[in-house]
Amino acid sequence: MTRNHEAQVFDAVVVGAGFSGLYMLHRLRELGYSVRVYEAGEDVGGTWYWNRYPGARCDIESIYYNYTFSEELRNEWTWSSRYAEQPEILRYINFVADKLDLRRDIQFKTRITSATFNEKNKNWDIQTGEGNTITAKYFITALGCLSASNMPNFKGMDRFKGELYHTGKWPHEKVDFTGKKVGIIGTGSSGIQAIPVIAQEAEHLTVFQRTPQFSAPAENHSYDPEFLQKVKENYHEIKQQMIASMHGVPSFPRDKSALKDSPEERQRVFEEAWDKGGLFTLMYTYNDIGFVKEANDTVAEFVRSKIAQTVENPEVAEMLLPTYYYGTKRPIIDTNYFQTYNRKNVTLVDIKSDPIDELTSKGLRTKESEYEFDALVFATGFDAITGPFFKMDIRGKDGISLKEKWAEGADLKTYLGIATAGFPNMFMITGPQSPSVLSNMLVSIEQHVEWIADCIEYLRENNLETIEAIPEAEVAWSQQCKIIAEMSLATKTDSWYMGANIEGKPRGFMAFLGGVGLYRQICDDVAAKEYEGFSVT
Ligand code: N01
Repeated sequence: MTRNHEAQVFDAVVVGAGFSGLYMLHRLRELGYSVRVYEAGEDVGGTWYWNRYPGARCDIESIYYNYTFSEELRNEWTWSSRYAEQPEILRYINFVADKLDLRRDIQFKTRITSATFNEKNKNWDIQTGEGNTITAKYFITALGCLSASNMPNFKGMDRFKGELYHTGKWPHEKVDFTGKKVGIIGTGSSGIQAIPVIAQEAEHLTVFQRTPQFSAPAENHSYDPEFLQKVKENYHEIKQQMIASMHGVPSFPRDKSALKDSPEERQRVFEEAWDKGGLFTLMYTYNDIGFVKEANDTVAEFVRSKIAQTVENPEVAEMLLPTYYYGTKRPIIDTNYFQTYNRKNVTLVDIKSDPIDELTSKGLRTKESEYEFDALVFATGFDAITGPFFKMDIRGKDGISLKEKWAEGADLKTYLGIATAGFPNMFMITGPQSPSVLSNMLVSIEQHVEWIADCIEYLRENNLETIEAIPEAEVAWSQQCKIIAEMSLATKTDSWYMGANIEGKPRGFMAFLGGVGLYRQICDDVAAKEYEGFSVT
């Protein structure tokens, strides 16, 4: 294919300049392909470019939440603390973009609005918001799983005259809440990170909670240089553990049922995990917490008891007690979240019993009360996983629309979460039905990018023009994803994993729950069998 930027013809177009798009660009460029990345934002960073809300930080430990493909990058970067804050992660991404000279192949402030497979020349015709058309052999989505913000559609949304924010689209300049009355809607990971920080600044903070959440202490702390040195020296072994693991971090669930320990011993085990902090620490105390109701009840009860002990007002504590299965929504780790409800300037409103009716010019009205605010923060999450795809009109063979294929009641179907039948030469990095959001995203991203680059190389070496998932293979994969998910408790909870947070979205577990280690083996096996399950021409 011609390498001609003026004519806008590329071997590959990548949508998104977050962690996945940047590595895809680097990897393909190193192999000699012409690549153009299109990014709606003004700079690199993806999630970490948009989510600048107070308290935003990663819930995967910094030393594991970075690229591992380059020893040079690893050795030149030093993380400050166990859970890096958003500005530090964004600095890291910028450091990588500079070091690998990535920006010259990225067009910023450009949204891709449509991509259509051209059956005559087997290329993708890709359109930007400005109306420019680009042609590429490969269309690669690096959209992020949590990049389409979910803004509830309350009555009177445009009436509120105060400041209005969504955590996922936070302004670049500091938002100063000093002396202000602030309302926040939503108590997921974003809300739980933002609430303690906003409460320290605002005159008063009112939290509107629909579903109480399990959250455990992050136990964040600065890194000790000696520890970091050891990590650098042993990174090869650490990486091997990460890529063979369940969630992309170098630890594993203990091989014991929660029901095999005495209540006293379980309490000791949970206390130890609680003190240690971390995203998967409580989940990993026993091997059946995610699968057996009675085992799950033991940890859920433990966390509820911690909440009740922490929150001084018993009525408020009661409102904060979660009732779903522990870990069936993304686990949350926090710094002083439950303690924040002991502050005099924080009020909790249960909007399940007293729902929000409408926004007013001065605030909002629930069924029973009216509230006035200077600022209103929506921490209401995302149209996860499939949502970002639906912001574009993607059409494959015979004009088939991806949105129609996935969104209108039909079961979600992909092959390995990388490809979908009817859409030749389209690859999805951390797409639906891959481990993606259940894992350390960096491990999943690197594995997908490398697999896709190898696949493209295979096509070039064998003079092949197209690769496309076979319908039977994607039906089998989707079925397998469903069966594994249904073995767990994850499908018994309304969560964004299930599409339950978006009105009208078809319900179904949208990720592969078998773990990143097993998933990698399956993908490698498919490649070793000359892309079994794909048709190549
Ligand atoms: O979004 P969420 P998030 N009216 O969907 C509520 C990742 N992340 O941005 O639970 C009233 O979890 C909703 O209520 P309910 C992480 O993977 C990671 O917080 O649906 N309330 C819920 O309380 C995470 O899981 C980090 O009943 C409404 C909240 O808003 C994912 O992103 C940090 C509502 C939304 O919670 C999403 O987290 C932040 C409505 N109409 C995020 N609609 C890290 O630490 C929604 N809600 C890396």
